[in-house]
Amino acid sequence: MYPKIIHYVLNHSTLAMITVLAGGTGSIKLIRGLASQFSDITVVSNVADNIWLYGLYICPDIDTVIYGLADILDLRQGWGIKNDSFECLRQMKMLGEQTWFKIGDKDLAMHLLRTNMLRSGKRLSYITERMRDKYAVSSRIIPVTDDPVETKVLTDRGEMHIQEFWVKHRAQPPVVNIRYEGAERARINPKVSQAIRQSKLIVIAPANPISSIGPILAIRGFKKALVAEREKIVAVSPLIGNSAISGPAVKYMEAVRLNSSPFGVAKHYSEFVTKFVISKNDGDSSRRIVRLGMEVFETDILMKTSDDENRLATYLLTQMKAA
Ligand code: FO1
Repeated sequence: MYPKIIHYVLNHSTLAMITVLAGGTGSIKLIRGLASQFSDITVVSNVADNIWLYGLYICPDIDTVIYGLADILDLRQGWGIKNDSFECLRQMKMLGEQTWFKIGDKDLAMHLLRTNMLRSGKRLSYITERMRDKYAVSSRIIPVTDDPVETKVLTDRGEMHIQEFWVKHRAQPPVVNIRYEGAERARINPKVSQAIRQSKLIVIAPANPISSIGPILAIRGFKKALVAEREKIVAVSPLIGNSAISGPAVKYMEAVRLNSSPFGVAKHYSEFVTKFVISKNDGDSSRRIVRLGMEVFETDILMKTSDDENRLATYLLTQMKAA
């Protein structure tokens, strides 16, 4: 792996630092592709999926990125640690606890350590830095804020935390609205602001625009910071045609009355994105996106294998340097 990184540091020397705005399962593939070819990466992580459960603070998006870059992610599920066991969860169930959110025994170590550190007064960004160090991950991973932000989904059964909606209720209840509790009060992590200013390239991962990127954009001052750097921002579509590559993006987009298509995502980002990557199968929407003032790039954006991840990452690195 290291010779490859050195190779790209030399060949992509004009790209000093790449910042990726990311969620979890939809983002890690591109992050892994970029990190295998480029050494100087900062991942800005969504925190609004975080949840207090079983007395523990669980940060799914941060953990997916750490496990993905440490090469221990359960790739089949897209979250958790591969070959994990669930003995603790089984025991909790036996003791009458609700166990709809599945914490593996190895994964549990992360939540225990993080919760202990939080209880001793450490900030989430400090803890994330310690944990990525323990897992020997070289890319920086910064929670967008150290303040609490939670995505709340309003359904016909009432309002619930996004994990309750997605995992406990299996995304079944019709969605009426989505809001980001705490986003208005939350302060952007200063290191995130610095990364946005100093990066040569900012990539918006092919993540859910409402539940992964939405809470990041909702933090006071974040959009303004992006608008100032719009010339260096590229987004990769999380949709091919009218379908999400993974997860409930379409359901959430419809709930907030956003056109669920690559064009809809492009329009949603048009204030601060100048380059938009779509599937080569969506060439017919290219002209409409260009009319939003964006440069459009068409390629194969589906990432099923690590070769796909590397191919899309290489495409981005070469195209954006040339653009
Ligand atoms: N997703 C599920 O569908 N079911 C689960 O039981 C579950 C547990 C879980 C535990 C730790 C973790 O880091 C993620 C977990 N996820 C689970 C994934 C998570 O709900 C979402 O996919 C992310 O929040 C979306 O980015």
